[in-house]
Amino acid sequence: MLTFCSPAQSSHAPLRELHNGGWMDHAESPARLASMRAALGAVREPADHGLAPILAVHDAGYVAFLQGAHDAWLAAGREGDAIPYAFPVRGRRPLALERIDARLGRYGFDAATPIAAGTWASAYGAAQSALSALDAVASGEVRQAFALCRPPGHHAGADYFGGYCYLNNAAIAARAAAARGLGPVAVLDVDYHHGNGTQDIFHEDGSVFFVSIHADPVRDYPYYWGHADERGAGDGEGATLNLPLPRGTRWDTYEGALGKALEAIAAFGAKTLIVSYGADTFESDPISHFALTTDDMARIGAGVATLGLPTVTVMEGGYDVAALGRNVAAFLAGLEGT
Ligand code: Q9C
Ligand code: ZN
Repeated sequence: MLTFCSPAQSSHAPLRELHNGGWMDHAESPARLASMRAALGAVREPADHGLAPILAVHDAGYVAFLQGAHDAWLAAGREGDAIPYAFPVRGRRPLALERIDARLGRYGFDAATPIAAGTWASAYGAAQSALSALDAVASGEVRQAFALCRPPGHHAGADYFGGYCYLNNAAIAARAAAARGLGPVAVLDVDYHHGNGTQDIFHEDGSVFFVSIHADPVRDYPYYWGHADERGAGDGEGATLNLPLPRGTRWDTYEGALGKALEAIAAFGAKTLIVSYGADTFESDPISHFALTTDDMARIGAGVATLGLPTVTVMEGGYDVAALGRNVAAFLAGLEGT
């Protein structure tokens, strides 16, 4: 599988995250990338598409904030990673506050997503990998390509970061595909967690169909999105499909949801597919609670391949570092039919 990855994507190295009331080593570590690189072999460096395709998804003020946040943190006399801790909840006025803590809370939605020295460079590199994977498919060079994105993207919205995500790589690729006339576009999200950022970005956009199979947010992060009655709005009404599943889900349950998702994508008439792939559905993932095996990863890939669509896969989560490389390789082998 033609795979894109930028060396800049290793520079993001958040130290720790607030998890269930205590500090733990950050799950989204550079070691994840090393595990995947070791299993996948040669990668191609992405071309630089600049900021324009990022700004087609993300708010300009938010992007400027991300670029300067860690410098502002250091300028305020702080050390280590910038982490938000105070949030303007529902109904607060939009205030143009200067203090770094206020800006962190304005743009962040959790305390698990630090902004470290290398965060912007890595997030930018990951977005470029997604765009180059799209180029390779759009030009006809290949039918399928893989963007080995890190940090991941699907929890990031137009003007917010969270869930280890800063720039929404899948949404950036999907919008670029639509802009190139490759639509209708579908985004299939198979990460353990609901892709709330992607859902929000396309919520009122009927030209991109978003379908997600994920842990029921009644019990699992990100809680406030991903419930089955969220179906899009306005022009996008009906172009969002959420398929929440219970903790403990194995292939026998997962298979039915995947079938529904694929049927809906075909019925939508998608011409290009973006897959947000997370390996955190794996049975021994340290922060997740499904029970899929490495063979099941290949089954997901093979299922997606039955659509027969030009496909860009974008990497999302997956935190069992020792198993991550082989899980991703299994998914991609299933997708390629090998
Ligand atoms: N105590 C991705 O897989 N932490 N992000 C949940 C629960 C956030 C995962 C904390 C998990 C985000 C891309
Ligand atoms: Zn996840």
